[in-house]
Amino acid sequence: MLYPIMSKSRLMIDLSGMWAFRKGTELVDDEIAKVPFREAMTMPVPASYNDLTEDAELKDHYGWVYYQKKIALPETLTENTRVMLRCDAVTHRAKVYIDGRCISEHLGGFLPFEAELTPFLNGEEQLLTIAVSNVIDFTTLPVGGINMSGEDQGKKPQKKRNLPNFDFFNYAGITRPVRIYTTPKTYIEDVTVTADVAEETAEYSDVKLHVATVAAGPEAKTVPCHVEILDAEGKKIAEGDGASAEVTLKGAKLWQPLNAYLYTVRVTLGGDVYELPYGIRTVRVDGTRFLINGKPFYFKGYGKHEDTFPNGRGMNLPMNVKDISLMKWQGANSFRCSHYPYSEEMMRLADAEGIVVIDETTAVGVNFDFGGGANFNGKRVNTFDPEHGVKTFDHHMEVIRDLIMRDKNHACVVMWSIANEPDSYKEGAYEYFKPLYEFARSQDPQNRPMTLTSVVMAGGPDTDVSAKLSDVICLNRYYGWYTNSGDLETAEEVLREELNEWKNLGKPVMFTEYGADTVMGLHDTVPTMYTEEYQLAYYQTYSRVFDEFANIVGEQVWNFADFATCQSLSRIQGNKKGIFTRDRRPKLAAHFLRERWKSIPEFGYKK
Ligand code: BDP
Repeated sequence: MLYPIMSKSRLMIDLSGMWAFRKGTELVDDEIAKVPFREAMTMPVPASYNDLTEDAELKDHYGWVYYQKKIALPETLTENTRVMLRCDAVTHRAKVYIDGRCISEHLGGFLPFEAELTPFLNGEEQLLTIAVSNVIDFTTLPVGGINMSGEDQGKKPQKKRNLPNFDFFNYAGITRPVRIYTTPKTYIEDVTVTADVAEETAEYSDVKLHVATVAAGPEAKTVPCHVEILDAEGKKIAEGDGASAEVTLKGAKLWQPLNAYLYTVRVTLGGDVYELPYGIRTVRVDGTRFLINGKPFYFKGYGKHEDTFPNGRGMNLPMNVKDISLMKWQGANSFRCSHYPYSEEMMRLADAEGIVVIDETTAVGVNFDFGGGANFNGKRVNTFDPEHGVKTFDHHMEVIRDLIMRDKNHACVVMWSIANEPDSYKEGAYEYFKPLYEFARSQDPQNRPMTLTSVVMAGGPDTDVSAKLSDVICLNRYYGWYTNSGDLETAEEVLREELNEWKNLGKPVMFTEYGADTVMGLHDTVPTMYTEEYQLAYYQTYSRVFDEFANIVGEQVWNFADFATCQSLSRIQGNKKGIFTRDRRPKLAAHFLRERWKSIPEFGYKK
């Protein structure tokens, strides 16, 4: 799905701002959308609603809430205008109404959806209502459990609430922009750009760009399509014709990690014009090396979250800029969109800043081995049990399809992550994941490597299905924290032992998580858990071991910053594994990582 832009042919109206807001119940009530709210609260869009009031009930609400806004479109729009409503992310389920009539429904809280408004517009002021549900269960991604009642365990029945089977607060609401945009009736529905690079290791290379345009609307079959390529200064350097246009660029500048260069692909289809920023680079796996532009790349950086105060998961542009700035200050070159697709604004920023991204689906919690939420009143069930296991497969397919559809043209995206820490060693895991990998591979026009991030319980190459399915082995490991707690000496040995097992697989291995909770300001002369000294010693230990292995192609620390979680004994007002605090002040280890990463080149670190 194309990112909404303004152009000669496209008008865009951003509906960000204050909306009327009402709390609902577990069941959706369509009647609410029929009349303007009375006695409503006011809520900003985009933002998660949970931390914006002092109401504990709203913070931990279970079920639907309603957002409402009056809209009116200028009379100057012509008969030839198609009017679209686009929601970038509504967490997790949405129903959209115009004057009380439901025009669209969507499941999944981190990917965009749109609905055509044209047939419902009447030239007057109209009522737009968006109902939003935060309910997560065994059918949704991310996965949750529902605490229906404690009766089975001899406890008093409890109020229904979400039990996230994942370690981040279940923020909800309209978390990214809602926009109205227009196109002509015959319009550009999609653009896919791929590049044949003649000399991938050079700074400049001859490149053949293939620009495939999907036209839609009444004249889609007959309308002419013209493609222009503009350089970073906006100068036209090449052009071509047709819905499947080949354009040759002489000496094109390649997009490089931390050294971005973006062209603009301008498509004109009849009366519609769309512009797409596009970075040219290659990516592939070769033996145990991860190649970007034909050169062995080393990932330095983070697993992140979209998590700030008090926005929750609400888009926070200033913080996105700050985060990239902090990463660059440290010499980091990459992050993973853990554990859901990030805003399109963040992806565009990463493109522009040369930050390398591992793009992840919302599949977190596909693992009943975690205590958390996915329990059946205490009974253990296999995650992939056909009867009682997760019912996420079809939705997982949809998420993969929509994620790749949204992000396929981004230069920053070098790998897709199909899931975070699933039960990748249990009976049924291979049967669940194999078709998802195959489907993902069939969807990506750039044939990027695929992975999933592996939990320690999945074991080594003999048990973890990732060994068979993934192009890169991504490990999440917490030796010295959840296991060998406080004992970094043993942790170091265990880590080394495990890496010796992966060494023979012949695939690149990288760390997508490793970390230790650290409360800013806690200090000790001897590294003790939760102190800044312990976090520092932890990262020194892991770094030492990583440097012994030629097949390790990267290190992404868990986490960039402290973040909100639901309450538990092991969480002190959230997860404290950040290298930065939630308000982005550096802990001791930030300086160590800075020194280390500044001395590691983007390319050729491992020979
Ligand atoms: C991993 C999860 C991540 C958690 C982290 C932790 O992938 O979401 O936050 O552990 O425990 O299991 O800090």
